[in-house]
Amino acid sequence: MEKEEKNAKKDSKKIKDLSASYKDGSNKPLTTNQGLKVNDTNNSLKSGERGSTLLEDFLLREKINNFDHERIPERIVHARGSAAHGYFELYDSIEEYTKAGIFTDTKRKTPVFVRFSTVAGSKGSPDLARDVRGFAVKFYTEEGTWDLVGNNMPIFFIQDAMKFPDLIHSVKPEPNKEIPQAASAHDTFYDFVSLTTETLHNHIWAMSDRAIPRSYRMMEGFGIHTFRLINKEGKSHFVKFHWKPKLGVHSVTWDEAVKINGADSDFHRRDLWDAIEAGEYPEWELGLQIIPQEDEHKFDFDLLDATKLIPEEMVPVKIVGKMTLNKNPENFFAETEQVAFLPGHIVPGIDFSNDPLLQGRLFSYRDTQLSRLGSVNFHQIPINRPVVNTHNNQRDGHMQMDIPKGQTAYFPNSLGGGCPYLSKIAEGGFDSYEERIDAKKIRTRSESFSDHFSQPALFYRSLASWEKNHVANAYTFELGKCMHKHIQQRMLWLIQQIDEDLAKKVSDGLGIDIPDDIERPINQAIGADADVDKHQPGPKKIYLDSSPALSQANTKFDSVATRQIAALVADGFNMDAFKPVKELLEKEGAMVKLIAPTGGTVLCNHDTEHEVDASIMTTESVLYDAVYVAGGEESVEKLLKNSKYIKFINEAFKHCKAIAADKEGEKLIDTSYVKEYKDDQAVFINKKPKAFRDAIAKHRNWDRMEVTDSIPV
Ligand code: HDD
Repeated sequence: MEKEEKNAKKDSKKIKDLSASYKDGSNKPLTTNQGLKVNDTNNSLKSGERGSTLLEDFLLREKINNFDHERIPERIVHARGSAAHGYFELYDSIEEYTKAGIFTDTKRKTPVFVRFSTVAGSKGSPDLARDVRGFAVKFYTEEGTWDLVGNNMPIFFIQDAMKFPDLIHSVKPEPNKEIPQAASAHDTFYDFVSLTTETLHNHIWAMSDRAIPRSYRMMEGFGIHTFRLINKEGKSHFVKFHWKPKLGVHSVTWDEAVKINGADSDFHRRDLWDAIEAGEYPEWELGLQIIPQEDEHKFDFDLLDATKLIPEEMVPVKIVGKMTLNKNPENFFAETEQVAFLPGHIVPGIDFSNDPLLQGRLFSYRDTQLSRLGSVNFHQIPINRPVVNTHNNQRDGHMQMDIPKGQTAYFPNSLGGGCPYLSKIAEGGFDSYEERIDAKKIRTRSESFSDHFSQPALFYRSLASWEKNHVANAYTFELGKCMHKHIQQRMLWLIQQIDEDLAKKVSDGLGIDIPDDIERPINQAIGADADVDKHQPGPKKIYLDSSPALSQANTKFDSVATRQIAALVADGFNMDAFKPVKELLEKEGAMVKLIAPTGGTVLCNHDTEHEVDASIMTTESVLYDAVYVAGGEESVEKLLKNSKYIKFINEAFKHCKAIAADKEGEKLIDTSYVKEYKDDQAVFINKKPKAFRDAIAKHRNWDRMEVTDSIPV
């Protein structure tokens, strides 16, 4: 895409709105907050050169005072995150289902701000924690702001918002010792999970590769809850929202994740930032699963139960539009930290369902912003303000930024001409869906929510064998970190209810037998007076053998765009063979990085200097998708002197990545474990660049997993 065209796209209505708040200090004098020009910001005002500091020093006080109050409370969950601006475009109107302008007007380019996050860790925790990822989208629509606050997994851990504090307290660091950080592998989490069987579905997803994505740009997103779409006639359809990444869904291995956290704990944050700066804009298509209102009870599970997904094979995902992220924030705090997402922000044409998890969220998010951002006026912060005008009689509060005019702040009024006036529904006024309700007021859980094993089992059955191995390893690792045997046993028994083979593998790994039975009640997520038997998880059902859409083996493998390729080079490397590889990969958007023994420049065999991207001392194999060892006698001799290159190749091999070498480069390969596996499908010695390219597009050679355990790196 031409640069000019790209820049034009960044000029959305929201970016124009935000630019009114941008502050640029270049070529400007330093001033106080009051605009007073300052001529010394290095020394405080003192009584003599060596005397005490004077209280009078308002410059010192303003500077220190501001600094003392720079921090705000981090988000109670999803504290660690990164965000970007972009836009959403609709392919075709779906007015038969909804009257929402964003879904009916194909000419619109709706600005969005999207924040990705981990859930459990603090603000400074590493990106590659095994965790669910938040996927929160703020649409600045012409009818007001719509927030779709989702995750990268299509289901949630619990069914009722009442359980959220328990879930989060169990996964967060344990309260007595504040350990572990950003990790679910500890006793309190598994104590809770094993006593709350509704968690098992989301939990098995968290044990899968979905919990360690290669990039935010390579994750799916889900609205999770069943929502409603409402058309002009007021007719309702149920809907589930899906984001499908154009680059496919890809993950790293657990061994890699652990090492990435050490090598670059900002790996996902940096990846998102760099891709956007490079003009490789991340894209997702938006898909809808639409369910006619009449079909509400047609499924083997309850549509209001957020621990269930609707398999795509049962209700296809209808692709309706595309989201592109094309601009990084100007300021992390002002935008990414202060953005406030509220599931309660909806627009006409979209409405809630009675999902009890969603209903509770409608309270929590507004409430949390008050302690996090400090004022009911958080909607006036530039990143949060809608692109349409707002007028109402809400007034005052901390940090009021608007100056409401006029004598009246109440409705109805005649002194203010009846303004701001009410809109008719036909003129865009919001109207809640009129649902008939005839029920007892009751504190309970519907029996239709009590199937806790069928969908985790469906998920596991749908995975490829390498994915299944990853899941088994993850359970074994996590439970291996639990100190209490009864918790490990309770989990083993529950895993057995999901899948016998899986339980066997985990039991073998732990060295603990699966108990014949466990002490009841296993599902304690019910009240003391409830009928315990009625609320035990129901028997496992098989309504679908497998759902291919759930496996990453069936994602897209067509592109090498944005893939990071490490080229191992030293002075004298063979540019003639390297050039076509580099050109082919870069033409398709891959990023080929020269990794040399030192920083600065490196000479090729034509004595031309090339900028080094990273010295071997500052980088690690786990930060790349593939490795190319350049040929050239002199170069390879130099590489052979540093054992880190051998480790680099061994790790790439262990992590199932594509490896290529040109002529003398084979000598370096021969010092690594790859020597034994030269016939591997993703190892290329003196082969055509195209074959290397295709292997990179395939992400990993997962078949190699059979031998990777024997690679001791
Ligand atoms: Fe939540 C933040 C996603 C259930 C209470 N949640 C938060 C964020 C995401 C989600 C992506 C970060 C938003 C951002 O980037 O600022 N949460 C979910 C999903 C859920 C879910 C997909 C289930 C389907 N959440 C949930 C429940 C509750 C909360 C049931 C409380 C009853 N969530 C919060 C919160 C947070 C939050 C405490 C912390 C920071 C914030 O809201 O703004 O209110």
